[in-house]
Amino acid sequence: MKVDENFRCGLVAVVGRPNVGKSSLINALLGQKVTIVSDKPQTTRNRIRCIYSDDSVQIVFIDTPGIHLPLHRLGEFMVETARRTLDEVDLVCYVVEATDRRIRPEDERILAFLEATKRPVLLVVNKVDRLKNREDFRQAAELYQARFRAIQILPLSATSGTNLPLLLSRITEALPEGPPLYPDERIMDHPEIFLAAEIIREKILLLTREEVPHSVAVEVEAFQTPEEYPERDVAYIRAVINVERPGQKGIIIGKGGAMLRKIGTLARAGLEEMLQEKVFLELFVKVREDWRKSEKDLKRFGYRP
Ligand SMILES: Nc1nc2c(ncn2[C@@H]2O[C@H](COP(=O)(O)OP(=O)(O)OP(=O)(O)O)[C@@H](O)[C@H]2O)c(=O)[nH]1
Ligand SMILES: [Mg+2]
Repeated sequence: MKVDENFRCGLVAVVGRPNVGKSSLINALLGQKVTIVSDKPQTTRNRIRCIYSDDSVQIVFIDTPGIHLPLHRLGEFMVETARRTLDEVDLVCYVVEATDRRIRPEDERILAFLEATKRPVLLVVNKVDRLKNREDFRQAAELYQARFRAIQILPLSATSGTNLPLLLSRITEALPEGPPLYPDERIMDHPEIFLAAEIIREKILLLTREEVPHSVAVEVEAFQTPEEYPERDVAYIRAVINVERPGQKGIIIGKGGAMLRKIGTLARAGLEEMLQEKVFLELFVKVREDWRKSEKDLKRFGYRP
């Protein structure tokens, strides 16, 4: 990578309450899937560095769990993870929704965190595609503007692509000059095996309801690609879907195994897209009672501060 002396590089935390589109925004900016998305709140559970590079800038986005009012140890870990990220970055992208007409308790928490860290904040008013009149985003913007000073306010749509290039240039302007932190082909800090487990979890979020999506933790036990294991002609992935209750196990398996087959089909397609090769996927379902409350299980699944 040629690096000129005006090259900029920095860390950008993407924060907001659950489901506002933080992960969607990062995937859209990078032009590929690095972090999972779903219509269920509390999809993202870890902080994930997602790296955008071009000739003049490297932006290290940090996707964070949605800040909410936690009900169990996993939730506390998630909120703590997001809060701590604020202290490590050059800039914060605070994502809210264009349809917001009041400040919710979750956003009150975020506003308090932002005030405490004193980092520059860029307010992203996402989902403008949902407004009949796009100018109505100003109502949401004013609501938050009354509470803190943003260095910029940008209406945006992660799914329609509105204002994505503008956001990239606004972020670039706000970052310090300096050399890149990562080689330019690098797109995330976690290994592929992490994204593989996340992709399987994403399909379960898509296909299940209520408590089930939140009660799932996926562990990849084997991840063997033909490059590393020449005896294999396709990638071999074996994963365990952990749930909290026997009833949830029944739901994940489904009638005659129908649900597990559906999950497997979608997950395999997602994994093949990620790896760009054929995948043989084996899934197992296990009950681990109340794992979301167990410090030991949280550690085991990689949810540790
Ligand atoms: N209409 C519309 N929907 C969007 C937009 N951006 C994201 N979404 C949808 O909003 C939902 C949540 O998206 P995510 O990217 O998972 O949200 P998140 O903020 O990362 O959520 P957590 O990880 O749970 O904190 C998904 O159904 C997305 O498809 C947008 O610009 N317009
Ligand atoms: Mg997310």
